[in-house]
Amino acid sequence: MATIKKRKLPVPGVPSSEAPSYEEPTTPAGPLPLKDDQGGPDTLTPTGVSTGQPPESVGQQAEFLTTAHGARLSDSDHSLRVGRRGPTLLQDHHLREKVSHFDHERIPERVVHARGAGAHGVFEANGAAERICQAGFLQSGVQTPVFVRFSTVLGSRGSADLARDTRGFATRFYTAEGNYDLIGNNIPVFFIQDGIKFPDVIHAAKPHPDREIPQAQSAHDTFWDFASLHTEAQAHTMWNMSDRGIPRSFRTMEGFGVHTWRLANADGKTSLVKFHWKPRQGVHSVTWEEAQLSNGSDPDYHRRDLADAIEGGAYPAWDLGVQVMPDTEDQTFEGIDLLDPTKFVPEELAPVQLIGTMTLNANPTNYFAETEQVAFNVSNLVPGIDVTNDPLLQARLFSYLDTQITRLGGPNWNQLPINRAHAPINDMLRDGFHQDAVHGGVAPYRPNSLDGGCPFVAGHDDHPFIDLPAPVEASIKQRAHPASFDDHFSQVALFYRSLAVVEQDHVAAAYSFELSKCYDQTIRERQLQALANIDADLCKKVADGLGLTPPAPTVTYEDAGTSAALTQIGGSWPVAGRQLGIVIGEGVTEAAVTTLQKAAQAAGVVPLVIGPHGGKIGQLIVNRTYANAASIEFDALVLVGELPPAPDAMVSGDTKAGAGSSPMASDPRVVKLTGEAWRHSKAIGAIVSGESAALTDAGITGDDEGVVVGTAKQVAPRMLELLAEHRAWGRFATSAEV
Ligand code: HDE
Repeated sequence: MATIKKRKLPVPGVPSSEAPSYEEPTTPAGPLPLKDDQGGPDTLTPTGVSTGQPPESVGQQAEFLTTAHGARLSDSDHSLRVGRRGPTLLQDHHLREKVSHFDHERIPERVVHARGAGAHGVFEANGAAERICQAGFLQSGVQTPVFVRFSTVLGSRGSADLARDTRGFATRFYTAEGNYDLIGNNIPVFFIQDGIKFPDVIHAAKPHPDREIPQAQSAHDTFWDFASLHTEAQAHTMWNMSDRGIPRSFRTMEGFGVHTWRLANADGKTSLVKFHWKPRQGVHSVTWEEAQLSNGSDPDYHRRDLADAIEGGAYPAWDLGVQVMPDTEDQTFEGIDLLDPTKFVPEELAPVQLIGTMTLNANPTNYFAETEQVAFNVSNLVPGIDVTNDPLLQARLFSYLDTQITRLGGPNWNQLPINRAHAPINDMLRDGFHQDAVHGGVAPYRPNSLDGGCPFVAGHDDHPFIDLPAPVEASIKQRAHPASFDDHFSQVALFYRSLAVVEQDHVAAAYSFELSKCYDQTIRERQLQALANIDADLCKKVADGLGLTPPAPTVTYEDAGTSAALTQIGGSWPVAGRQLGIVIGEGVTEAAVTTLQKAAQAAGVVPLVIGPHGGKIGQLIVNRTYANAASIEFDALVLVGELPPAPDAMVSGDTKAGAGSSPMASDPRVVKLTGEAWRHSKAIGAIVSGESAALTDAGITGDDEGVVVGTAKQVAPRMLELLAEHRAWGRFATSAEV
């Protein structure tokens, strides 16, 4: 990947590396350099040899417009016609090429995980995995380039980021021993125990086939029909209904490999492991109202957040960890069947041991070439990492390779630049659509003597991939699952009971919302039965919300306890990349704003000035206006001075503010912004001497939790402390207090 020059920008989001001229440029010049935050796939040949060329070498070249075969063109605005009024001539090769290529610009979107965002980075191993795994990239100090793609599961490519959904967390390690893909989710358990049911769960969760609604949501009948009938889905569904289903950012998500994997060390000794990504930014979510607001006002919320953070130099980082379990004959640990992907191993039973750190430090140069064309494959394994018999994983081993053939138009998708391995390739795979390699020789078969016997199979000392010799029990062929897969509830209850009360309330509200969106009463009742089997209190809250009577449980099982690692509340986290809204009016005291800006920037926080109009107020550049600012953009808000209605405010009927007819001392849009920040328990500051009218108009007092009133020097440091706690948690009223 290209070397990254770190650049400090006041506000990320700059569209190109040089500022545009007002007039259309007419002096021929080559393409602009890439932006400083951008990287691309390493420039390698299709067979894995580094070309040593910069990323620009695979982009557009030279200063003149050309055809696809390189002939320079003098006109691309007029089709070739008879006279000035036509008809247009079939011989217009440029028209045909331009329109025909455009006609074929789209490729099929992923059948799941269609909406995603990617970034480049580097993984550095700390050596702690050496004793359990021989993979070269896990040896102490080895640095490996990575490409990560985060995604939602259900929505189509253009859907909104803040759907209540599982998030994909797929990482490609370009190791010297070939590509290793760790394709996980932000939730450690899955909907189904057997991959043969994947089409069922996805058909149920995707929009109804008749009207093709709702988009990117599980709040509909077919989803809950499946989940309530198929109770093994309750584990994953519970995580989705919790705050984990609406992350604050891709940067604040955990990642999980979900399945159990088998590792082997240099002596061939094997262990069973679960992979975890632990975000250094902390695990944080948005509130449901923020999610809904953001889907309207900024559907690209997560995508923008990731790109902006990287552009602004707040590089997100995750520690990779493993829970290590002995490779026993029954592949069960502390009573948990490790081959059942609807179960996780609580961290109290097997601590997560950190084995390295990944830092994302470059945005893609081109979304299509990189984020869209990256083709992850569960079969991309390296020596020392192998699969287990988890029946979900086994089906994935078929699916990922298979799906790329349709999506990427043939069998040579491994040769696309973003998919090229950083290791020499000699695969004897030949021809096919879009063959990029130019293979010499006459003998793509083994054994041969005509090509000198090449390629040769690797001996033990050549460090080949090893299919780890795992015993297979003598058995009979059947379509059935083990009895240990029958428990669908104990761990779901464990998860729910491990949450703080405020988080449990969010879970209950999410179920009530989703089920209230179902048309059929039967489906609600059936899901309530599943909740009764999980937790009576939760079931009652949801039943109350739906106006139904909570049923009695129909199953009994051993209490699985709780796990402290599951709540998101508590602690203090790095604030780099967070956004601070600074609301100003005409005649603002500029020094106060500058103090806030400097304090924010020193902590890596992006300060965004929100003014009554665009342009400048005094010397201050306005980044957002009262009219276009949305509360979801800001992790914290500071109101500076008095903020009277701006000339364009419609005080008596502003639809954005929903203001009534009584005149307010403050602009209604500022009051709305502040009220939302309040409801979302975000830190709010006011720089005033005396009382802040905007706070008062929003129904807030200076003594409330997470509210700071004072001078800029007093407010600035306190805002950063509050930001680090993510929210003023005590502001949420909980059911425990009612
Ligand atoms: Fe996937 N999954 N999956 N999945 N999955 C795909 O592959 C599939 C599963 C996951 O950013 C597809 O290239 C089956 C579990 C992620 O490009 C497809 C089964 C987990 C991504 C596919 C599963 C995942 C995918 C669609 C059940 C978490 C996005 C496009 C056996 C451990 C990768 C593609 C990206 C993508 C099939 C279950 C995660 C169709 C059949 C469990 C993060 O091949």
